[in-house]
Formats: sequence, structure tokens, C-alpha cells
Amino acid sequence: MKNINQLLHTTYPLIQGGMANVATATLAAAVSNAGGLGLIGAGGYDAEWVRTEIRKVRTLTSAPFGVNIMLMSPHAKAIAEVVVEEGVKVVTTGAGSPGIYMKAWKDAGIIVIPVVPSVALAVRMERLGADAVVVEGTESGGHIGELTTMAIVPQVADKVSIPVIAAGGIADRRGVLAAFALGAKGVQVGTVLLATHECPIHENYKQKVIQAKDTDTVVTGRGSGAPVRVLKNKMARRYLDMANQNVSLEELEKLTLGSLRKAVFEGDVDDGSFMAGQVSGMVKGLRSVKEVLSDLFDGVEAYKDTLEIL
Ligand code: TUI
Repeated sequence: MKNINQLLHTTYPLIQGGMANVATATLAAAVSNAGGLGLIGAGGYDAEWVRTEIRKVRTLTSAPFGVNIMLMSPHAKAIAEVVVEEGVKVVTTGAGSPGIYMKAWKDAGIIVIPVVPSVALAVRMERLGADAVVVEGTESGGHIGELTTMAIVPQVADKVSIPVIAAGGIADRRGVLAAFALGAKGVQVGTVLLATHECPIHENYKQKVIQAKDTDTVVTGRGSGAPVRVLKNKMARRYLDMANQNVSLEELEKLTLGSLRKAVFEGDVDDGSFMAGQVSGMVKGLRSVKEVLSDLFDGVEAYKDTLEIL
């Protein structure tokens, strides 16, 4: 089995999360230039936005990068075509099954890495021809599944023969080593990249992550079928109040992405939706992306023989 660095042509076996509205060409290029795989997060944007960002990232880095497609987006189908047209090498997907796009992507030679929250989905993705899976624990920020990284990663690793990349709850070298110990061959991180100089979000968002303590995230929308982990604030409380009402998935998506934009662009601490993972409490200050990646991987090689990694 190829390791992640061989598969993705990276220095570190690390993928950046596809964070909607956050993961622009700027962040993707910073992560790729630092030795990981940067991603453009298509989120709720349309296909032409994604095309522009793909072209922009190529002006900022010659290192490999990918595109994350949020499958609940009404633009998913058009974006699925744009990644082929633009010759994107790696696609990750979230919030659904990429089954209908798989053949076209594989025919185009794209490396496809779906993000999954369960064994059943991981097995389905392998059968569909996925090259690897990101297995995302409920510690993550944004749209999440039910299972913790600790519980789900080894269960998936036991059931698939493609490489497993762990996500959720990873913010420093201890998390990376834990992921490898659980059977992962790489990691995906998001929250820890929010508080970086290169991350193109409002200063208030960065400060909220830095100031958060361990218990400062909450999951909204559990009852609606689209649970989303955010930092606690007035907006989150309003969401929780909506839990007992019959809010449609479409409506929730609109509200989620609308309030996410308020957080990302306006730093609206009351009405914004500050998606972030449980490791926010470990993020202590602003750093460069390069510093974050060094902090995640420096010294990990010493465990190479024990953990069969890298
Ligand atoms: O997708 C994410 N995280 C996200 S997406 C997002 S934007 C959003 N907007 C409105 C509502 C909800 C989200 C913010 N954060 N992570 C990957 C992930 N994928 N987590 C869970 C899943 C998932 C869930 C169900 C993957 C597949 C799946 O399949 C269901 C099926 O079709 O069988």
C-alpha cells in the first residue's frame, strides 16, 4: 500500500480540512507550501468561484493541492465537472456520498478521498473506488457524525484496505501519534489552522478559537439530521432552541451557511456560526501554517518503527 506522502506527493501525511468559506486559495496554498495537502473548500459557493480559486492557487504554489466538495451544496454537480475540466488531482468530499461522480473522477485520473463518519460508508466508498478515506470523529468542527475518532478510526482500519486518514481532535504531535496508533496513515486538521496568520477569516473568529476552553463547543441541529459543532454563543443557543421544531434540512443549510458567513467575514460574535472542533481549547495563539505543521510532525519520525508510519 502506498503511504500518504507517495499518494499525494506531500512532505507531511496531512490534508487540510475543506472548511466552507474558510478554505480559499490563500489557505490552500499556505498549507501546500508548508508540505501538506491544501484544499479549496467549495462549501456553498458556485462552480465559477471554485474555478477561479483553482486558477488562483496555481499562481500561489507549485505544490499539489485539492478541492473539497460539500455534497449537500446545490452546486455540487457543477463543481464536480469543474474539477475535471481544470485538471484537479485530488478531490475530497463531505456531507454525503460521492457515488454518482465517482466514475467521471476516476476516468479523469483524480485521487478521490471521501470524508466518512462510519464503517458502513467507508466500506461503500472503498467498493466505489475511493483511493483513501478520511474518517472524521465527532470531535471535529462543522457537520459531524456520532462516533469519536478513538472509536471509529480503528474500526474502519480493520475493515478497509485503502489508507485511512484520521480527522477530529488532532491539534498537536500527540494527536498525530494517536491517529497513527489507531491505524491511520495520515491526518486531516481544520481547527488548528483557523488561528494562523494565513487563514483568511475575521480576526474575531481567530480570537474566539484562541480563547475557547475545552467545553466551549456545542452541537446544534442534532435532531434535524445535520448536526454541526460550533463555538458557544448567542447564535448557537438560538439553534439549540430550534432543535424541537421541524426545520427542514434545506432551511438549516441556508441558516448554517448564512451564519457561517457572518462569522467568517464580519466576525459577528452574536449572530455568527463559529464552526470549530473540540481541540479549540488547545489552540493558544496565532502562528504561521508552517509552525503549525512543524508542531504536528516534528519528532514523529522517532516513532516510525513502532507505528509503521510515514
Ligand atoms: O462535511 C463535513 N463538514 C462540514 S460540511 C459543512 S457546510 C454545512 N452546511 C449546512 C449544513 C451542514 C453543513 C460544515 N462542515 N465533514 C465531513 C462529513 N461528512 N461529516 C459527516 C459526513 C457525512 C455524513 C453523511 C458523510 C457522508 C454521509 O453520507 C450519508 C449518505 O449519503 O449515506
